[in-house]
Amino acid sequence: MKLYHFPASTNSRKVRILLIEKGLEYERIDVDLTKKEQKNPEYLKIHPFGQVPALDDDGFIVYDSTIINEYLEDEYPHPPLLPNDSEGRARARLMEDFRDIYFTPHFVEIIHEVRKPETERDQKVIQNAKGIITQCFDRIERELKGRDYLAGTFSLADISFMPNIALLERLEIPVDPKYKNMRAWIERLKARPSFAESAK
Ligand SMILES: N[C@@H](CCC(=O)N[C@@H](CS)C(=O)NCC(=O)O)C(=O)O
Repeated sequence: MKLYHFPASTNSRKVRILLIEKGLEYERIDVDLTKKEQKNPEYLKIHPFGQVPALDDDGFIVYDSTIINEYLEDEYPHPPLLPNDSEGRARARLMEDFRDIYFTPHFVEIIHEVRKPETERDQKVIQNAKGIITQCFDRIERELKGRDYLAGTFSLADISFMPNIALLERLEIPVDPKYKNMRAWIERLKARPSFAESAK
C-alpha cells in the first residue's frame, strides 16, 4: 500500500492514524505542498483535484481522507472502527462530516494566515475562524454527553478530529474548562499511541 501524503497536512494525518490503528504496513510518498507538487501532471493522474492524501492499494487508487478511511475499514475490518449498529454508524459519519465541512476549513484559514509574515496577517480572519472553531466545541460537548467517544466506541469519527486536536495548542485555541466532556475526550485521544506516532 502506498500513501501519497504531506507530513503536516491534517487530512494526511487522519489516514496515517487509521493505518497505525489497524497495524497496516504502508509506504509513504511525500507530495510537497510547499512546492505545489500536488499539481504536477503525474500526480493529477492519481488525484484528479491535486490534493493529498491519496492511497494506492495494490493498484486501486482512492482519494479523499474520509473515503480512504471508509475504504480501509471495509477492506481491513479488524480492529473495527465503526460501531456495529446502524445508528452508531450514522452517528460516526455525521460527526466526521461535521469535522470535514464545518470544523476543518477554519483551521485551514488560520494556517493560511499564520504562514504569512506577521505584519501581513489578517487578524480579523484569524479571530473570526477561532470564534467559529470555538462554537463547534458546543456540539462536540453535547455529542459526548454520557459517551467516551463520539459514536460510543472509538471510531473513524474520533480519528478524524485527532489532527485538529493537535493543532488547537499550536494555534493557541484554548478549550474552556466548561467543556468537561470534550477535555476528557481530548486527553483520551492524545493518550493513544497513534496520536504521537502519526505526527512523525
Ligand atoms: N476532502 C479532502 C480535502 C483534502 C485537502 O484539503 N488536502 C489539503 C491538505 S490537508 C491539500 O492537498 N491542499 C493543497 C491543495 O488543495 O492544493 C480530504 O479529506 O482528503
